[in-house]
Amino acid sequence: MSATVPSPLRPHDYKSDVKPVWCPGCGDYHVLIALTRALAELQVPPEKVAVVSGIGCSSRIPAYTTCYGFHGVHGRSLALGAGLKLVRPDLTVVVASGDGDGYSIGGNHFLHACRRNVDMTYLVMDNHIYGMTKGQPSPTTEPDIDTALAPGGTGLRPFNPLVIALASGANFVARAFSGNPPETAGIIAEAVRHPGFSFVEILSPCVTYRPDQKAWKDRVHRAPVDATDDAARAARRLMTDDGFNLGVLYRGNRQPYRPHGNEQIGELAELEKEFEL
Ligand SMILES: Cc1ncc(C[n+]2csc(CCOP(=O)(O)OP(=O)(O)O)c2C)c(N)n1
Ligand code: SF4
Ligand SMILES: [Mg+2]
Repeated sequence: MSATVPSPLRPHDYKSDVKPVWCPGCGDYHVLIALTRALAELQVPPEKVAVVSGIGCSSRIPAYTTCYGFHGVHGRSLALGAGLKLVRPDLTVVVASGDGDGYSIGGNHFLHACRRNVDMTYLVMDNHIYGMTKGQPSPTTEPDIDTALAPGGTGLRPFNPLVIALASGANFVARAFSGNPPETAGIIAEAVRHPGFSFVEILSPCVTYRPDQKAWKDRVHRAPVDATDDAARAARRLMTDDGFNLGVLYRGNRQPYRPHGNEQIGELAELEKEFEL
C-alpha cells in the first residue's frame, strides 16, 4: 500500500478569510499576493511562519494571512520580530512595515536590525507617504510633493533606505514593485532563504494620497546589473540609480546573529520563569 503524499501548499493556503480594507487599487493587495506566492514557493507550513508588523495601512497585512501574526505598535515591528526569532529560531519570521512605520518612528530600529543581522526578512511597502493617517510626508517623500498637509512640499532630501541598510550591515538588499507579483514573490522567497537580515523595499503605490504613483508601473525596470556581494559597490550603484531599479542588489555573507556566541536561548518556559514575580 502506498503512503499518502501530502498535496503541496498553494498560495491560497496562506490567505485568510479576512477581507482587506485597503482602498481599491492600493498596491498592498499585490504585496499580499506576492507574499502568499513566495510562501507557497518555499512550502513552509503557515503555522511555521510569523508575520509581524507595526501600524499603517501596510501593517494590516498579518491579518490577511493564515500564518501566525502580530499587529504590533507603530515603529516597533523589528524589535518584535527579532525577539520572536531569537526565542523561536524554528519559525520563519517576516516583518512587514511601511515607510512611515519603518523609517520615521522605527528608523532607529531599522539601523540596529541591519547591524544585528538576526535571520529574518523585512518587507517595507514604500508609498512615500503616510497613507493611514491621510497623507503626511514620510522620510521617502520627494521634496516637491505638494499636499494639503505640506503645502509647497517639504523641501527635504529623501532618505535612501537601501543605502542606509547596506551601510548598517543588512545581509541581503533588494527592491521590488508591487505591480509585478510573480517577480516580487521570487525576490521575497530568496530573501527568506538568505541567512541573516534580508531587506526588501517594495514600491507599493498609495492610489489615494499619491495618485501620481500610478505612473510607477511605467518607470520601474529591472536593474541593469547583477547582485554583488560587495556592499560598497552596491551602495555606489544605489546612490546613482533612478530609484526604480528592481531586483536583488546585494547578497552578503555575514553570519546571522546568535545570542551569547553560539548558545541557543533556552526553552520559553525557562525564560518565563525568570520573569515570575
Ligand atoms: C506612537 C504612534 N504615533 C503615531 C501614530 C499614528 N500613525 C498611525 S499609522 C502612521 C503612519 C503610517 O505610515 P506608513 O508606515 O507609511 O504606512 P502606510 O499607511 O503608508 O502603509 C502614523 C503616523 C500611531 N499609531 N502611533
Ligand atoms: S490610503 Fe493609500 S496606502 Fe492606505 S489603503 Fe488607501 S491606497 Fe493603500
Ligand atoms: Mg507609507
